[in-house]
Amino acid sequence: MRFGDRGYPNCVNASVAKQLIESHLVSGEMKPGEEIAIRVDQTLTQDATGTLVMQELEALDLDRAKTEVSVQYVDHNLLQADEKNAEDHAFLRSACRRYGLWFSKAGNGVSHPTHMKHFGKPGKTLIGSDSHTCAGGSLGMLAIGVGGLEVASGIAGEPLYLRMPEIWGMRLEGELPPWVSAKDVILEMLRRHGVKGGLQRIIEYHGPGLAHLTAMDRHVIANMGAELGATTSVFPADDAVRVFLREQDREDDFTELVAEDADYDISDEIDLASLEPLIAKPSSPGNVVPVREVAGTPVSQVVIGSSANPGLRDFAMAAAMVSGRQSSDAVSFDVNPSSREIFADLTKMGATLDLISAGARLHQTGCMGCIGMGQAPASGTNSLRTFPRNFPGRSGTKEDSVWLCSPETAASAALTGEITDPRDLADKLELEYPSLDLPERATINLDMLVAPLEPDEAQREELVKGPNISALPDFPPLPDRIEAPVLLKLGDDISTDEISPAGARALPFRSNIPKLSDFTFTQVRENYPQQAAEIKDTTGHIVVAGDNYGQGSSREHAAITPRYLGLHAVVAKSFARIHWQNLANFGVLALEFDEPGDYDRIDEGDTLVLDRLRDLLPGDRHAQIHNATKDETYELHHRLSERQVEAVLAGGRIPLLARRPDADQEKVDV
Ligand code: MIC
Repeated sequence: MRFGDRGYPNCVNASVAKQLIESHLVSGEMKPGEEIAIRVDQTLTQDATGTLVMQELEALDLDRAKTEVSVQYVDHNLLQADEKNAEDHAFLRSACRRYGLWFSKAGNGVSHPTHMKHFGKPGKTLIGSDSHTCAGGSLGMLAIGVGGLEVASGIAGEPLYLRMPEIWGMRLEGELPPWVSAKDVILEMLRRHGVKGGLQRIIEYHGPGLAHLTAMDRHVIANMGAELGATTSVFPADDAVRVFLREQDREDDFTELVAEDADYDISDEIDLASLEPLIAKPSSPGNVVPVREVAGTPVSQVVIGSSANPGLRDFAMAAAMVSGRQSSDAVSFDVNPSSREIFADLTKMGATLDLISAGARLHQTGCMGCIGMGQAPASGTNSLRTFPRNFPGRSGTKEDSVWLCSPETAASAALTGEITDPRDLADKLELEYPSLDLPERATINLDMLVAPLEPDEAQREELVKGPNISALPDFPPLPDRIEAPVLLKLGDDISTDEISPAGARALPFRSNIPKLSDFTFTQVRENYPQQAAEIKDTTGHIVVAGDNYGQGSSREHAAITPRYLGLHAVVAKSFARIHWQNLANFGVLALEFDEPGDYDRIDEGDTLVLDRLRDLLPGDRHAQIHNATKDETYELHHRLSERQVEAVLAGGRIPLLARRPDADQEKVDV
């Protein structure tokens, strides 16, 4: 049955994305650019962002989750070099028990594929405090990565507010040739459109080529839609989704959700048969070239895993390619199984033995090196990874050189010690493209997925907070006048990894804002935290940036820690969606140049003045900024809704949410 048959009149012949939005629309009009609000069915959080979400639930004084399903995963901060990560895990477990959330224990699996296996349902909405939540689009869900505060609000029963995106129909024709796989499809999208190509868009895949892509292949493609800046990616819920749910013993959760002759705001096409192995060069997922163009480049590390290539097929493919062979002695060949169940299936198939016999280093299930939690490569050497992103320094090594590719390309390099097109390796070794014999029924083991407590019991639970878990900072309202220096002038595409770094040193402080702030911007300016702290209580400061400021991860820490160090405003050519929302949530003014050329007129150290902010903001989308050093004035605008303006003026949304008139009511009606 389609949604149009269920009484949503505008859903007939609409794209899958519009059917999903209309069936969850709470307010607003589905016109591109307008603010809409949608009902939230499911949420996911992971440990690196989830500690803050749980602290936010506490600040909201939530009694119990109001969503259909909310799951907290522990998959990022897995190394336990000291007590901090383990204490965060204990805090998260206690918060799940207190607020009625599912808890996926450390080592159970990476959130996105695990959620897809156990909770994903066609036709539902899912928001997650992780930019790769969009992977859920593979099952015909509307799955959107957002900041932690949006997730906390969603858990508390609030709708998600977002600007209605354009729907970008991507027709897939043909079938992928041997040695080319789903990762090459999304790399082709990045090759064509770059890291800004999906901004303010939902990418909807359709067409005959879908018949040759499994639900897990679609996960690979949907996951890295985040790298294009897209709001999300959506696939129909068709037979491939039914097959996937049957493999997981959940066929009853299947609902068909398809679009026929849908109208798209933008239309485009990929002929799958024409694709070749591709690779993203350091240090942006948008730097994509054919593998043959860079063949022969020496490689010191190969890593297979992460939510970008999490399927059994991805590991089994690498295992089949290295079976009976040895990895190059120049290479550290690392494998991070994406879930315990996939690891079990891999083992039952004999593939684990193939991998370790070929010299693979098997790590625990989880994200691991993807966020720099271990697996840091040697400086200046090339690391090939099947991961989703390779922003500078994200691996934990400051001068890193990380490349992104498919499991086929990664396994080829593991064998040869240099970047190698898998088709050329196949010719040399007379290798057939492996035809994998995957089980019809996946291993299902729910023992490490702990169900929510009953309400009575939950109410008696206390939060378990180790000494590293700080209180959420209290930010004062926005001043009426800001006269502050430009402490940093940055270029285009600054990622949140450059604002609040990943890596095993910083991540244990994700639940401790004062400590984490010491790492802010250190990737671009070692002494930014000291410089900012010196003027925090006098003038505060401003950051000026180019296009797509804050691309990448959803970590709200990238808004909170600079705010903690006195950041009042960011003036940029443009912003990435999630970070822009996070800035508003934590009381930082995000302003855009009317004339991008004015960016060139400002220098680091200039004093900028923003006046009468309290009058200026509501309803008035224009602003001016005076450069007191150069005696020049620039025209700017903001795109904040009334709701966001209120939040920015108040010093962020937390004080507002805690004051909700219905906050007490919500406590009793659980
Ligand atoms: C990422 O891939 O960058 C992460 C790690 O999953 C982040 C979350 C985080 O910063 O913890 C994301 O994409 O949101």
